[in-house]
Amino acid sequence: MTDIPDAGQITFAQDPQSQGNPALGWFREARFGMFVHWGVYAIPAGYWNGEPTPHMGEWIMHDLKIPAEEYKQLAASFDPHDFDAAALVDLAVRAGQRYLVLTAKHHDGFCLWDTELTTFSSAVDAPLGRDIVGEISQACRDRGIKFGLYYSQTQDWTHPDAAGNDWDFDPETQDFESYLQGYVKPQLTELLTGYGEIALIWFDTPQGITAEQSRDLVEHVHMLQPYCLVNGRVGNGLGDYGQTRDNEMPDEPAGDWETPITGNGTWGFTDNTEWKSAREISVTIAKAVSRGGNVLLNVGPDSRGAVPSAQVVELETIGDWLQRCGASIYGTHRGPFRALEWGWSTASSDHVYLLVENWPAHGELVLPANVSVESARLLTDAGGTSLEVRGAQGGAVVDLNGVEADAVLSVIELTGAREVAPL
Ligand code: JFZ
Repeated sequence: MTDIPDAGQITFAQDPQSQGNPALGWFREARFGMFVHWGVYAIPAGYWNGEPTPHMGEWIMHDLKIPAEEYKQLAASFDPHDFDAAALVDLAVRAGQRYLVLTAKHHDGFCLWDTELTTFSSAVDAPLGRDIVGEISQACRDRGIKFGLYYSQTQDWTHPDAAGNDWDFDPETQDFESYLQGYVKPQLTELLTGYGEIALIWFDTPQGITAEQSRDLVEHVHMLQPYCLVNGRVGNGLGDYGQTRDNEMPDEPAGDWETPITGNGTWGFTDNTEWKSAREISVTIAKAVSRGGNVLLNVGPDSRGAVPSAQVVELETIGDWLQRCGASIYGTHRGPFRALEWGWSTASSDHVYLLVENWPAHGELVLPANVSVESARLLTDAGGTSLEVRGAQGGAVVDLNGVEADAVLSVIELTGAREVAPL
């Protein structure tokens, strides 16, 4: 039912020295965020002169080898004048997301802010003439959710000295270091000095960047905002937190990490309508938090800036579930019970939470053999129905007879759960 493979790994490592970083406090608390992939690729939306792109929407320029000068003309059609940053952030809040990460610059080089370094932006070349980074950062501040920025540091298909575009530019004669020093760092300076507190910078596809160059970027970010986190995709094992591949679930990861997941099969908007269900996403959140990680769920607004309504429904359903069951997610950490047949466990300082993916048909939820429990209650209903626990001394059973499973994912809160004897 879920297409997110288990037994993945942390591909982009957390720098072990970062684990004590106090800025990770909010990250561990938040657990669930909104990724926003938005740019001029939302206009072709997966088709170029009627030809479909074989891959994700935001990769259309690369995959169809569209010449940079031709692709850049798209900016002249970028005019989502009804875009409402407050409405987008309100959707994140309703979905129960505690941080938002916006693609300030993706691999195509289009910038969503008023940058001095190129006119290829929502503020200058686009008739829209607006600073989207500014608008969304303000809306996040207004609603009290953390704001971070995605920035493609290695690939920039419209910059002659960056990586990724070998159909317009000759890799042999490129000067990547001059692009890093003369373009990437000045742009990061704009982003980290012009928009208040930036919670994190989300770098991507490090590819051939050297350890020295990755370190230079980390230091640049931290020099400008010491509490701004840097994700593992800065490359060379230097992230403040680790990251899996896209849509992947690591097995038993150490440290702090995040898995970025699509809402359908693409990051940038296309006509793909294969939405992951609220249940599927809540199971992914449960798994990630039970292993100490966060989930960053993508939305790809269309060329008018709207999130497809079918996805809005799923997001609102997740938000309703988190209203009922958020105690098992926000601020919790790895659960004590592993390899459960029926689901996942998380823990706070006071409680253990059982997130029951497979509701037992026989009405009995069997806990691991060496566990005793004082009491159990269902988080699913407003009253928090208490559940009977039998055989508390070793091999406890929570009685679920007559109890209805949650429409999304059932959560049981245990009080006084402890190991009575090592297995
Ligand atoms: C990257 C981007 O290329 C993509 O457009 C999107 O922004 C996504 C969030 O990140 O895609 C990747 C990056 C890393 C892997 C796969 C896709 N990986 O390590 O398998």
